[in-house]
Amino acid sequence: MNRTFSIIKPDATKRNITGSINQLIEKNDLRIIAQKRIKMSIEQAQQFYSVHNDKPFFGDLVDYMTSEPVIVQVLSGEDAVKKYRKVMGATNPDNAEEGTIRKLFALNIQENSVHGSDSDENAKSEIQFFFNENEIVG
Ligand code: IDP
Ligand code: MG
Repeated sequence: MNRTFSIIKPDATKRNITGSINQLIEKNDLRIIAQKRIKMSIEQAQQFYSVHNDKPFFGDLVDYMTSEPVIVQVLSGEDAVKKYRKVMGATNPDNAEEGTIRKLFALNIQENSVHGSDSDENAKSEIQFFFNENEIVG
């Protein structure tokens, strides 16, 4: 068992579909072992997405991520990072496989409903960015 970090993004909290997304997560044998609803600050969003700070979409991404509440989550499961990336689907919903969260729910390449870590190392640091270990109950 290992962990990954997930965010249910503003487009999804705004449309009140967090339960539908959690249902897909759980159906795919990932366990939600920590979860909280927060409003990200601009500073948090800039730091969280700092790897993209040279991209043309960075400013829009920060505005979007701070526009509405988000749900930050820790997921646990076998091969959790890889599994959740598969359950999420491709960044651009036009390219996402049938049945994935992004194919089912994403509005466009930016408002794509969920974030998931892309490596075990990033999962660890992203979890630490939002959670204390005593908030995670596996
Ligand atoms: P990922 O979320 O699938 O890992 P990344 O390339 O890490 O995708 O991009 C982070 C987030 O930035 C995406 O989920 C999406 O919200 C936004 N994003 C990525 N590429 C674009 C783009 O070309 N235009 C607008 N927003 C983008
Ligand atoms: Mg990414």
